[in-house]
Amino acid sequence: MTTEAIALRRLIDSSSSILITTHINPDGDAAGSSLALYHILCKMGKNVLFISPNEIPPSLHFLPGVDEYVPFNQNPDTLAERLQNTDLLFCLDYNTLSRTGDAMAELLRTFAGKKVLIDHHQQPDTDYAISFSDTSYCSTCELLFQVLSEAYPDLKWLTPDVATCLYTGILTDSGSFRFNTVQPRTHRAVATLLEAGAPHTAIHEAIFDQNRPERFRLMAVMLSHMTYLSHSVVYSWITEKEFLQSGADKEDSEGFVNMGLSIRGVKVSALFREEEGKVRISFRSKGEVDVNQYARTYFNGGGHRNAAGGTWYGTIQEAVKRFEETIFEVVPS
Ligand SMILES: [Mn+2]
Repeated sequence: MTTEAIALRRLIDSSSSILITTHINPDGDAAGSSLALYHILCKMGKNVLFISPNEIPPSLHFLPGVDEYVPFNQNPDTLAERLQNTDLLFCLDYNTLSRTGDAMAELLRTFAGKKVLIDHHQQPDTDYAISFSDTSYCSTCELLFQVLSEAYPDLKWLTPDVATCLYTGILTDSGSFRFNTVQPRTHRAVATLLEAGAPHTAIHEAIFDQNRPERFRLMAVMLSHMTYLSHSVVYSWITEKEFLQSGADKEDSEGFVNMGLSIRGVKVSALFREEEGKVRISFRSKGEVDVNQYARTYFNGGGHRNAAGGTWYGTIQEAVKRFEETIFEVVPS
């Protein structure tokens, strides 16, 4: 067992009131890791609460325990009260408190107790009692599985519910086991999760076979705008008006940016979405092309090497122009 895992076990043993938090707009990895830990700590008899900055999306409502979390945006007072008597704060799947949103981050910054980070994003904050931060993991769920396996090697905590939550995060954050962050150990972890009762076929169906017709209406718009900057760079955009007309919601556009990347020869795909006077941009890349650094440099964003996001404070046309002028600095034309 690593010293950090021993330290974590001691910290959990000596804590009775534990709070779990994750990033805003929780995805499969954020919700999966938080709910998995929630189940485990509940079973240990801890007084545990999971507060998410906002709602877990309907596509993840199959996750066991999803009815028991508190969305901060609907109940801001719960967090303020809870922080008064929290022994231990878990920060899962985010690298800096601002990823919980302005209001929630402000409250979390007032917490003077012990914090534990479990995360796989770059450049994490450093003020944690224990920090499990490793960008070589495809998902926080896989890292959490590794940490727990070291801290509690008997695996008695690995119930079917926990296995379902962890499998979901690994599946979604690894692009169905295809990203280069997937390693042999990922599949070993998944094998253990299947042995523990993760219903993988049902999880795949629950995640991938839930499209609404509005998604395809919006997809048609996105495809009609698809533009090739070169044989290796493609982008598209969706205006706020088009978005509203399609009847789609935010979730419906998930994965659109990956479609560009599935075109033969394409190394970078970008999607520009107009949203409340700003432009949200998603970047995806293949191989060595680093869109994390690119998004940081030009679009007030960041993320991972092959998957990053950013924000442009202006019009879509300006954002696209900026993209056209700069993208060939990171991708060979
Ligand atoms: Mn993640």
